[in-house]
Amino acid sequence: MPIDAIEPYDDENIFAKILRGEIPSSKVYEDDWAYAFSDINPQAKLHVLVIPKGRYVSWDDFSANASAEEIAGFVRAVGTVARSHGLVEPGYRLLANVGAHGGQEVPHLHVHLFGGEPLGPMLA
Ligand code: IU
Repeated sequence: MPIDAIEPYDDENIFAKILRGEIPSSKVYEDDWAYAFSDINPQAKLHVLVIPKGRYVSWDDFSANASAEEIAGFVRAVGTVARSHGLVEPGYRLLANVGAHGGQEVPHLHVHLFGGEPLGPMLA
C-alpha cells in the first residue's frame, strides 16, 4: 500500500531496520553514504534498491535537507552499483517513487535500479 503521509521520518520503517542490521537483506554494496540490496520482489532480472544511510523519507526530503556531501555520496553510490553490475553499456533504469501518487510504500528514500534485460517502455 502506498504511504499516506511521508513525514516525519519513522525509525521503525523496514529499511531503517535493514540499515541497522535488525532485518536481513541481500546486500550488494555499501559505503559511507549508501546501502544497496536486492529487492525482495524483483520487477526485472536485476532489481536493486539503493538507500542513503541518513534518515530521509523520500527524494523530496533528501533533495531539500541532505548535505551536499550526502547527496554527492549517494548519487555516486547509485552509479557505482550500476557500473559494478556491468549495466552501463546495455543500459539501465532508475526510479524513485515519492509519496502517495508516486506509489511509495516504504518511507525511507530508495532508488530502484533495474537492469539485466531490455526494460521496455517506462509506463505500462
Ligand atoms: P516503493 O517505491 O516504496 O513502492 O518500493 C518499495 C520496494 O521495496 C518494493 O519494490 C518492494 O518489493 C521492496 N521491499 C523489499 O525489498 N524488502 C522489504 O522488506 C519490503 C519491500 I516491505
